[in-house]
Amino acid sequence: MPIRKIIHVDMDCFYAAVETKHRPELRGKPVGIGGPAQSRSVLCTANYEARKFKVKAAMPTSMALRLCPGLILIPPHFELYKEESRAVHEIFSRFTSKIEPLSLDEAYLDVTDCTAMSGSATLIAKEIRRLIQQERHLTASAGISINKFVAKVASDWNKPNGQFVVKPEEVGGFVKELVVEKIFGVGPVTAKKMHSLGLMTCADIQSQSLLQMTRWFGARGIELKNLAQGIDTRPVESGSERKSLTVEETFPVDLPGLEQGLQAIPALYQSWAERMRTNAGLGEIRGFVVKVKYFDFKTMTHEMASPSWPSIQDFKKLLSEVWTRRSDPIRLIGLGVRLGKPLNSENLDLDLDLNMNLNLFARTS
Ligand code: TTP
Ligand code: MG
Repeated sequence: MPIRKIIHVDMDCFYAAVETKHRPELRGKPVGIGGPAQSRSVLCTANYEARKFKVKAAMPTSMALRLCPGLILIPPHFELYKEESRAVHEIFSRFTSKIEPLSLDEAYLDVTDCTAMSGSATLIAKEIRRLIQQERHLTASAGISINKFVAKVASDWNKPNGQFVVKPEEVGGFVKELVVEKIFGVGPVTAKKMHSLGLMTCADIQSQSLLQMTRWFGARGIELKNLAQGIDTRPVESGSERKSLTVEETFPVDLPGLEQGLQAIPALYQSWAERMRTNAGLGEIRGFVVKVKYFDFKTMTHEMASPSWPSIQDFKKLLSEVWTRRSDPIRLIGLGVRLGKPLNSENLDLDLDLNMNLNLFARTS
């Protein structure tokens, strides 16, 4: 396979930037997007002026106002964000058709075969950012490298309004320094397990044998070791045939009862919600599912058809139902969703819902 050229583009403080663009009097002032403090809502995002006060996405509005009393609070206008997202997507499409949207404000582009800007991914990213600024009066940051994982991490390096290139020969050194939380698919559950095993950075994983990694993480150990070495072969996909997205956890000691099983759900849910957000081209939700593997390795699953984003409570209910069918020590719990037809770029509502639901989750946790 030739060396790929992957760009990850991420708009800067997206919702806040769109709002300030329409209201120039807000420029230079701290702005947060979200509902009022009395409604116990949380912020969708905040601009960089507000971030100086440690105000950030998913923070309760009341806390944000305590940190930054001058914070200007604006309710979200999703139609505006969708419109900008489409326009930015159209700019991407002038360079390549291999575009994988991750959410309204983020996408991967595969520009390996692109001939614009003499085929330089660095210059293509620069040009895309210039066009976004010129045509939409918004800024974006970009990461450029040989795969999705490294490009995504790199897009945060010179944020806001900057870009960062990790050349092929620099990939190994770049990933070494990263904390394990940066690895694609590593949510709080896996990160906690890694920490307990003394794995704090990708370098720590690099120094483990493949055998050790598979002992600790099963088949997933291979993928984790690869990523920790900067190896990521996932293609940039404009649509996905993914049929489900689930996460699972094998417990160090079997859980003796339903109560302990129910207690394990929130952390799994958070990990799953993260995977939903970081996965591209997701289909529509068709239903949700819980899987239980018992001490004797026998597995039972239970699922419910539903088009909407499941809650922690939904998964708890399914687990309780599995438990009524078989009440034995639990070795593993998995949870997730069944997915249907893929979204296309004109239908980004789900991504929007994902963000909103993450906020809901943040509120209830
Ligand atoms: P992000 O790209 O994570 O954040 P951002 O664009 O606001 O800021 P950054 O400059 O760091 O990229 O998310 C994009 C949009 O998604 C964000 O503007 C609002 C929305 N969002 C939520 O609604 N809830 C959340 O918890 C997060 C993280 C984002
Ligand atoms: Mg962003």
